[in-house]
Amino acid sequence: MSLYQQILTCKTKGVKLLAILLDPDKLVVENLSNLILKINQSPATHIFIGGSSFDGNHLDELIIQLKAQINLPFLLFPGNPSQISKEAHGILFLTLLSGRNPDYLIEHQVNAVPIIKKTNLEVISTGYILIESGNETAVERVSQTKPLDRNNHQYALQTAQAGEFIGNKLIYLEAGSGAKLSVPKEMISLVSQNIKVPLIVGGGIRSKQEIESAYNAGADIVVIGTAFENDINFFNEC
Ligand code: 1GP
Repeated sequence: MSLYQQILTCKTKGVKLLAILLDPDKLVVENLSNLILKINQSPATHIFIGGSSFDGNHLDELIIQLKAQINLPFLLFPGNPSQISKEAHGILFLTLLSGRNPDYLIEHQVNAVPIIKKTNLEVISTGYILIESGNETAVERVSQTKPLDRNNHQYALQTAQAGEFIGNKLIYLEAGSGAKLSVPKEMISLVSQNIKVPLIVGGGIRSKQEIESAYNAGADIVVIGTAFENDINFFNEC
């Protein structure tokens, strides 16, 4: 079964998924064994790997090392085509639907094709929607795009539905890594109730309660990056 089919099956059964986002720029190679132990003790179901400014250096070696000891699907979450590794299992093929920068709407995607064609990566078309979060996040800075108004839930829904019409297989509501405010629950709820594809929610989620409340609002996959980076014991209580 493909990774995407597995996600769809979980959605159908109401099984919620949890992705740990690893930014290779922030990993301390000497501490990998502890990190791996903590990931294996956590409720994570997926590993997302990527970052806004990582240059892709040693990505293959890093994934090989992690994959050997972590039995979870590794999905690339690339900020640009240099972050593509044949060693992952799949790639979130992102389109920054909230922005109007052609580089992140189509240019990077076109440039990524010859690299992806040399791999066996499962490509999962993902509509990526950046939502205002009370601070400027790296995605906003690097993509030079403005996030959507966090109070305009209807426009976020319209954007997600446009992604679905274009053919996106996943919709990702993103407050941005290290966001001060996570995606509003009312927005998650409106979007999840009005799209058919699975919904990923991430950015600024820092507690077990917030994970639960994103699930309750309708998120199918919640992404945790900073909270785990800052406290390797974050999942101990989950
Ligand atoms: C960022 O949604 C992810 O792309 C995770 O965000 O680092 O704030 O958890 P955090």
